Amino acid sequence: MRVVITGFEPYLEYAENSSWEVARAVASRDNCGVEVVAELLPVSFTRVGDALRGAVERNKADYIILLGQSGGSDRVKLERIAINMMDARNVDNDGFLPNEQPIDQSDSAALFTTLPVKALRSAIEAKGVGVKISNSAGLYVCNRSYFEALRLCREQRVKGALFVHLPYYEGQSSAKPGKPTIVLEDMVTAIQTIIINITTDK
Ligand code: PCA
Repeated sequence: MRVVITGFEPYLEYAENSSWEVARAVASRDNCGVEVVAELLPVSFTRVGDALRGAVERNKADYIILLGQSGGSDRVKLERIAINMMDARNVDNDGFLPNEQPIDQSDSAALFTTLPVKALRSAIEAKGVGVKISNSAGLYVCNRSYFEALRLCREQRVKGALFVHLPYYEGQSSAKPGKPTIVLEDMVTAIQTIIINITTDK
């Protein structure tokens, strides 16, 4: 079994991105025999789709776990849905600012993960890590990448994909003051729990 775990590069005022710190930490651990490869994605609406496809092909991935930073959140969020729209208040790393435009006019309005988010939530809760299910990954680059991942599932290039939004980690110097943080190790535990669950169920 091979899992590609993606994290995002720095963007806006965030010199570190918790998603990449967690992705590379998980890939460096023993994950019960599952091969886990971390891949860095660009914070770019136009480039992220091809970057993800390339990472999946290069690694012959069975599953994709995508991580993104959701600054201000106090827990791990399992995203259920990707929406066919791009909109932003802030430019991406290419200086692009989409205004309510579809990712692909000819595709569905939304795509849903086929992975069991409720069972995964329970498994993470059982490890004592704060977690919830979210029904919107926003309309920024994270949502754009998730839409591509769920298309890869539909094309049966991978068996499943899940996007997980993460808070700032404790000690992250670019975290906004006064916002919640959680220890990096708890996020690593949550992601390892997802990996073990999805690869042993099937
Ligand atoms: N979070 C942003 C994009 C990159 C990241 O880590 C988002 O939630 O869309």
